[in-house]
Amino acid sequence: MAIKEQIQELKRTLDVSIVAHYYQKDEVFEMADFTGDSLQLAQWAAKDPKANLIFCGVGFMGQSVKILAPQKRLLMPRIACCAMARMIDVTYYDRALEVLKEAGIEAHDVMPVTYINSSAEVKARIGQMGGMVCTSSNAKAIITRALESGKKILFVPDKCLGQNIAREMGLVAKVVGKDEGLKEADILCYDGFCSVHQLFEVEDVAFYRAKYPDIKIVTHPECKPEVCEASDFVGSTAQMIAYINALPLDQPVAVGTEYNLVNRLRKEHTYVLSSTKPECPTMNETTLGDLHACLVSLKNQTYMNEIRVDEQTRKWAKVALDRMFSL
Ligand code: CIZ
Ligand code: SF4
Repeated sequence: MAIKEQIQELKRTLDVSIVAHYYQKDEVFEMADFTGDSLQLAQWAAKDPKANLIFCGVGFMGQSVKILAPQKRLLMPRIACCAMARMIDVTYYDRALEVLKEAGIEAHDVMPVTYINSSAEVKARIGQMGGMVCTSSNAKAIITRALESGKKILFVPDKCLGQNIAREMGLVAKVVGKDEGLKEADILCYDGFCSVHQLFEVEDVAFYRAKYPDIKIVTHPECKPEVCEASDFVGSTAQMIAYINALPLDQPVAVGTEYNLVNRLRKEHTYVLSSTKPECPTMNETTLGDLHACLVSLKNQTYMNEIRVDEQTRKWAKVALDRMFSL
């Protein structure tokens, strides 16, 4: 039996659902019961009645499901860690607070907000400090709410998302440990970034505009601020998909986000906004073979790569996530 059929067969006999992130390889993506961005996947999985879940994505996304649905057995074919999420842990977070203190900004003067791309431990720390989680689709609303505290926002770990939201809202963003004048900032950005979305340059925008004068440039807010500023549309994965699907079929579009997603959009008149293939290395680690091995481990009760989050961490990380959901 071919591996895809073996996977389908195992799925039929086990009490399990498979979910896959938009950035997964096509062959893995096709095996999933549900696909989406990290928030859609976590919300769907938390409601799914199956006792077991196999999550094809990166570590922080699997952890988010475990935080929301602790009763579920959660396995990942690969525990690949998002390079951006890995740029911050609790120690680095505390170091950023020290840099702020040296600049005359005390911890109680900031309201922390973490992009969903962070570990359960970082989310928990931020939950304990009164802060909350956001995604790229609700970052503006969350920051608006967080500013009601009258405090500066400490935004981790993606500086580009922080800078892009600040620009959209007419606020001042500064990068902690890099920029001068931190006291003037509304949003203090941690110095993290996504190396995949950093690939897109204003030169790429200029190249496509010169080649196709009526092209629409569509980018994710993890891209550099100057690239987003030069775009026709900036949005989360789900927002970009909706925007592109609403365009006339002959409208050329160049998209600045992960390759697997762009490649799955409409095929005609659609371009990747860079000469280098923007593949997320960690998302692309998961193979059909890994997915198969994961199902076999569920069948044999050896439970490969089971995701666990200790109860104290889970409790506080959930507080930070629930503050986002309450909006
Ligand atoms: O929410 C998602 O799906 C994210 C954060 C995508 C990404 O770039 O990691
Ligand atoms: Fe992380 Fe970037 Fe990959 Fe998303 S595309 S999972 S932010 S490294």
